Amino acid sequence: MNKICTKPLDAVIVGAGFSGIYQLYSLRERLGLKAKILEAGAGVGGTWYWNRYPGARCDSESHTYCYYFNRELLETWQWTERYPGQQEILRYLNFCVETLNLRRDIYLNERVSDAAWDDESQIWNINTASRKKFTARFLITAVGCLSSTNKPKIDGLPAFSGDVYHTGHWPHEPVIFDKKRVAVIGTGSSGIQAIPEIANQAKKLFVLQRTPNYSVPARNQPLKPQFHFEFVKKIEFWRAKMMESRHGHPWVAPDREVKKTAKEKRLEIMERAWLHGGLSFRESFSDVLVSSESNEIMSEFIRQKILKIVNNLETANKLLPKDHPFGTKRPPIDTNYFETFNRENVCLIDLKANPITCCEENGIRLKDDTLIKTDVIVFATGFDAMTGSIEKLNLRGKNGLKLSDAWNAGPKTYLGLTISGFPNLFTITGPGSPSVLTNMPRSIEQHVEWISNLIGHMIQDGHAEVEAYESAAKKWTKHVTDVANQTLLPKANHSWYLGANIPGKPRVFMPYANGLNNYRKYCDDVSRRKYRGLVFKGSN
Ligand code: NA7
Repeated sequence: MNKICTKPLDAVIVGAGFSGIYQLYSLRERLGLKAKILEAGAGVGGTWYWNRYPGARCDSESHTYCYYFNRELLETWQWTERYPGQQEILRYLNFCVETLNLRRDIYLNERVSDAAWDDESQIWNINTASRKKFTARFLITAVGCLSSTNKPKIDGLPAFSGDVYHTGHWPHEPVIFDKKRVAVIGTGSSGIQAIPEIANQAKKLFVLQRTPNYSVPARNQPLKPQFHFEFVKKIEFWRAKMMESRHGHPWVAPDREVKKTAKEKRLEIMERAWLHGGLSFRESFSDVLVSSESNEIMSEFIRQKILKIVNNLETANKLLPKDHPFGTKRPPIDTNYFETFNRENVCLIDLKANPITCCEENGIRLKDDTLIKTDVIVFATGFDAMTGSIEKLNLRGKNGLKLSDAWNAGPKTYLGLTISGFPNLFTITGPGSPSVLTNMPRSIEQHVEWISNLIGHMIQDGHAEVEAYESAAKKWTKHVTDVANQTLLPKANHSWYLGANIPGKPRVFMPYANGLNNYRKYCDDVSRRKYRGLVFKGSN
């Protein structure tokens, strides 16, 4: 018989990453609610618990990729590198859980298998894979945008006798590539980070590339202890910078257009930004994501860099990204990615010219009949982004409505945070929110605070139920599409922003591209106007 584990809770939060940890703290410490996190992993960390492939590192700078809601956390934790590595982020999140005393309310190894809204009792019934049952008034998904892995179906893969890994679901034991032949499939951010690291260890590395990608040097470096002392003195400065920006990073693109800047001058600006490294390269002009002409100038600048870095002209040409404008797919930042193709032990395979036909016992067979003999296959093939991990929760709303049916033509949300037909459900960094277009902790803090304020409002006014009006969700979803269409963002083929990397997934541009600063104002306006677009029902 199934075990009913707890008395009814005020809230169940799914996932113990950045979002879930802060949501738990916020509900427990600010509103005094009884809340628990259900986490599928054996530890906290979310995305950073699973993505532990060699070279896994954040592309936001350390002092910005952390919680800002608590001064003690900011003052105590000292980052060691310009960009935090996966292990350091995991240590940081464990430190936060300990400092905030949250561990007792986090249930690990509990994967939510399904959850259904009960119209009569106005609660969520939540089941886990280990056959435990929970009931809660509010259900909050904190499952991350990039958690449901995409592993393409390749004929014959089960017959392959070597080891198979996915970057998004990496083993916890060390993986040794020493003296091995390794094939990496995929050259998105994960592949671009893992390839130089694996090349350092493997006897032979085959990089199987479908679409060449832009990448900008990260210029990672150790941080001196002095950095932390200076940072602490300027916490409010950094906070303000991030709040005013579109991406939640501490820089705002200056008001200058690439195409209207004299050639010499714009080259000088791009060279300086390239040397500085990181995502701010994209922000060195204001029109990179809106003007095709300007974007092409910047794209060509990167192509010229690739041609200079990679010694073999044939290889360099294969690496040149031409099928999408720079920045329309999430732009990777790297450490020695293009340089890696100058190594003797690295071989680039162009899958567009010569696609994979199948796997065999000893490797991967290509269309021209070449067999890539390999001991290991690493899939760096990304995720069913933004909707995959929410849909895997098998949610059923009012009258048994399945989320997969409500979203069969693409995700429909109000503000990315609520779904019509699914009362008392909140989706942190859900589709329709700025999420993946931003520095995540900044979006997450805004979401958690908005959700907590709404729950606080319901408690104060005695509302039992809240739900988005269908019309509000429709209008918001159209607005998300309209805003994206004013940019170049929907122009990338296979982009996971569009769901286009997953066969059969509806092509809908999912993140909100109007900037976190504008989104925040919109959400504040909604709450100021007595939560316009939401309907409250029932009394407690
Ligand atoms: P991405 O960015 O989705 O990259 C996946 C890569 O895998 C990309 O190069 C794809 O090529 C390639 N891919 C996907 N399916 C296939 C098949 N069937 N055959 C060959 N190649 C394939 O995922 P990442 O994990 O690198 O990054 C995701 C985010 O994580 C990233 O943006 C950061 O935010 C962190 P394609 O371009 O589709 O032709």
